[in-house]
Amino acid sequence: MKSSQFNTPRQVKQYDMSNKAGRRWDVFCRIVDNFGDIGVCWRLSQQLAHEHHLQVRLFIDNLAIASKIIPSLNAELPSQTINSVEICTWPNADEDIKPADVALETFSCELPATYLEAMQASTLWVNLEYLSAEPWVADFHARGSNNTKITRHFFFPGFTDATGGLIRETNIFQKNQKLAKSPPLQCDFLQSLNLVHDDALKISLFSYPHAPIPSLLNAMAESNQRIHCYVPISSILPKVAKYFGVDSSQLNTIQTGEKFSQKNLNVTILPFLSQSDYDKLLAICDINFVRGEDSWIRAIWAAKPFIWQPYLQTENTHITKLDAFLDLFYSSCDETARYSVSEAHSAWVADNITIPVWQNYLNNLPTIKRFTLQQANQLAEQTDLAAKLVIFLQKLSVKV
Ligand code: TRH
Repeated sequence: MKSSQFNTPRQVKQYDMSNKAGRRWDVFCRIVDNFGDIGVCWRLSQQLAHEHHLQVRLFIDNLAIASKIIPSLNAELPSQTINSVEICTWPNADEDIKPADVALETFSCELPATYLEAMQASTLWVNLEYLSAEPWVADFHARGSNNTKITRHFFFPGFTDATGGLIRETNIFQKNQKLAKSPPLQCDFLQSLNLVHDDALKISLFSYPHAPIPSLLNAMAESNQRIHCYVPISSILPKVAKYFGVDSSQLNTIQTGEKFSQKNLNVTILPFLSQSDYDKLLAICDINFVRGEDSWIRAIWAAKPFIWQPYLQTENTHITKLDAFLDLFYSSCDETARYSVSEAHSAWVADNITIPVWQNYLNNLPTIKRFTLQQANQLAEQTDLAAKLVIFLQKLSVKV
């Protein structure tokens, strides 16, 4: 990739975070659907607390769903501290919450009205936007709008230095590389999931139910090499089960550990893994099907070939987002390999992934693998989103 796409890493000026003015942060997360909202917020809140030693309160509107991502969460408690993050239920309409120094609204979830009213002029308000590779993001990143009592700043994640960067905990890239290069460590992890470690191609499958799953499974079964496909429990299980002939009355009874096979394809149903175990699965697999936002970024840090299914949006906005990402990430990839990536993604977001499209992707896998590692290496040199957010707020607090 031309370095202009990702830019070169800037030196991260060490801002004096001893400034008490900016140490208390409130993060607000409304769970729209699926797990990405809470997946991103939980990851970011922990990183802000652990790596930037901030006092973080994470307000969540649905603790029951959040507990899928935060297993130790007690959905009955109004407040609890887990991994140094204070997790709170969404404030009631009449509940007075004393605002922190920084209010981090995520994905335009809208802050509670009482909280907004209680915010002081000194409170810094930032909205964390959804991730996109579209070029316009850099123009809108870090802008503020003054049509509210307190300026609301917009922080756009992205793939270039001119954006807010990508969420990346310290050393995750290196940890993934260590696992990807160690058959014994891979064996241990696979055994922990009751999986064998052999020379078959390992593929993880995490997608939305509207993906052409039957055609992918058929193409995998017809592949010219053996495939282990690992499917963590999610909303696609009925479509997977139906492909393997499970009776329609039983489609919703598929359990963790169940296996299905056809020709060169073996499918194993996995539990919904912890975020750290999911990172390990991605690092061990040869190809990762990911979706939405957070698993997309995790696939990049796993540095293995991945096929991304964007969250479905109206007017094909998700296709625009996909094309922008493919243009940015694969712009300097070998043309033949890049074409195989592009046609696989086009098929995956459409209604059919044929055997020739899938086989062509497999034929180019060695090139795609080398290129993906190179790109991930380059992105991992950039300043991560949490650090950029802290620096951004530090600069704002100096101005207030
Ligand atoms: O679940 P998602 O579809 O979330 C989506 C996206 O975030 C999208 O941008 C947003 O608009 C929409 O929600 C409302 O996909 P995503 O972003 O990959 O989040 C899934 C989370 O689940 C991520 O943190 C990874 C985690 N995960 C596990 O922890 N264990 C697992 O086994 C799997 C498969 C995923």
